[in-house]
Amino acid sequence: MPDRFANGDPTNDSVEGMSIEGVNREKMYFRHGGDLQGVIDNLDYLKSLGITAIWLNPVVECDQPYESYHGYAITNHFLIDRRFGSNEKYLELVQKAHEKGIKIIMDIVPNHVGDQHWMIGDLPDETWIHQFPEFTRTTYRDPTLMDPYASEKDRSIMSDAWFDHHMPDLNQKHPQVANYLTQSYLWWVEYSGHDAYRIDTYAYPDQSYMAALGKRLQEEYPRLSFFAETWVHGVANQAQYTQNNNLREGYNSYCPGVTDFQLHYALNEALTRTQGWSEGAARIYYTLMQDFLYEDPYRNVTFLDNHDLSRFYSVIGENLAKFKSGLAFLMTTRGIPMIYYGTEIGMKNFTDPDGKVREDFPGGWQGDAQNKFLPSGRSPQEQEIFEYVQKLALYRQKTPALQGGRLTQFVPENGVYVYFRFDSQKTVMVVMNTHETEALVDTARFRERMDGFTKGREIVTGGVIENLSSIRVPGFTTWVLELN
Ligand SMILES: [Ca+2]
Ligand SMILES: [Ca+2]
Repeated sequence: MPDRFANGDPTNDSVEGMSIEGVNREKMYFRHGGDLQGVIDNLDYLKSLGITAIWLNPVVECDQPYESYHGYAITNHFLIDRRFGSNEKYLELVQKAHEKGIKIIMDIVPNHVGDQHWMIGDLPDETWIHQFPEFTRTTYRDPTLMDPYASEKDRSIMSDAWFDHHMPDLNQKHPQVANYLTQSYLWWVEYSGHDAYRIDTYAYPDQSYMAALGKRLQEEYPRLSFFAETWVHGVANQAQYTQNNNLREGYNSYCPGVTDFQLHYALNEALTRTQGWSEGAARIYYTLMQDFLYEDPYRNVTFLDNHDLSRFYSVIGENLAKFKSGLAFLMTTRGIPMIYYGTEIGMKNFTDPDGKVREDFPGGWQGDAQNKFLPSGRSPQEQEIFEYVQKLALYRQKTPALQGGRLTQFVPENGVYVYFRFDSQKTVMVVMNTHETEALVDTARFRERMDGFTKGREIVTGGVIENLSSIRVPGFTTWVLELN
């Protein structure tokens, strides 16, 4: 959320002629002044935390009179918003990030534009957008897209009605609209050399166009990554947005991965509900076992929270042990882990409303009372959380078994979920105790993955377990053990 991370250039806070001039940090939905320079200035901070890629919410122009700070109502596809910097500044960000081994992910929004976009003020053709006699909102019901029993009415309202007021819905079936969008995405890769796209509201544009876009991106830039935001409910419908899954006859999305909301729901449940047959910790198991639906589930982006969700620390009741458990799971299960800014210092709040989970990162503004970019500005607990994230992230970076290694999971018992990540070099055993009391875990049933190992080193605390036959795990705690 670049407007809320760090204000590296106060001279761009007010740009003459834009709908919103100036900043007001007292107002949740006004602009606060964060910018690309603020990200550039803190690349070393992010690198020290163990970050290897940065996903920025949209930074192209969003010259809307209300709530323009989040960037999702684009008004110019080819121009970086001047409150964030310039096209040249974006290029500089990509280059400086690359020098530090960090990738940049651009957020794109093929479904809609802001109503202040030039094309809306002077439509080339009435059919460039979906128009209704009065404002009509999408139902957000993505199952209608693949439901064999869906009505045409439900399907068309889901796809063609507007995501929100001030966000006209683009008609990607129109060849010139499709061409315009595709060219803008190709142009940015060519211009800046960034590494990946995150595709916003993926279920809402015409799905034939999304498939054509995916195919085109892969043809033009085989090394470009991209993943779809799929805020949906159900593994099967989430999986059908990914490529080569053979779930829908005659349809291939050419989309390598998705944001794994299903695993997010499962983890939340594991840490907030007692295990049942398929509930609590078992829900993680039942979610991951459905990975057979994907061509490659390792391309899914996993997360604890994001800019649209209540912050994880609040969701699990500000329980530090559970918070660490969630982080340990995120950094060791399959997929590409995404950490929302501020998680590393335990920022909290619920989405009531969503502006509350988009607060300024303390220290990003000159004169801030506290500077949490520096250890001296953090409370002891914030420092503890920062170091916990850092240890896991840096360990993951140097441990291929956690990146592309295989996963073996065991059916949870008594709230204890055990899995292994392993390759020919290393085996990492993760023991997650979701129960509030200490567990003494008999490891006999995990032998098939523990043969030849006698000791385990917990990678965060550094503690060594000398005898692996049983493992003692405190309540709500997850041990990440490298086996030796
Ligand atoms: Ca600024
Ligand atoms: Ca649409």
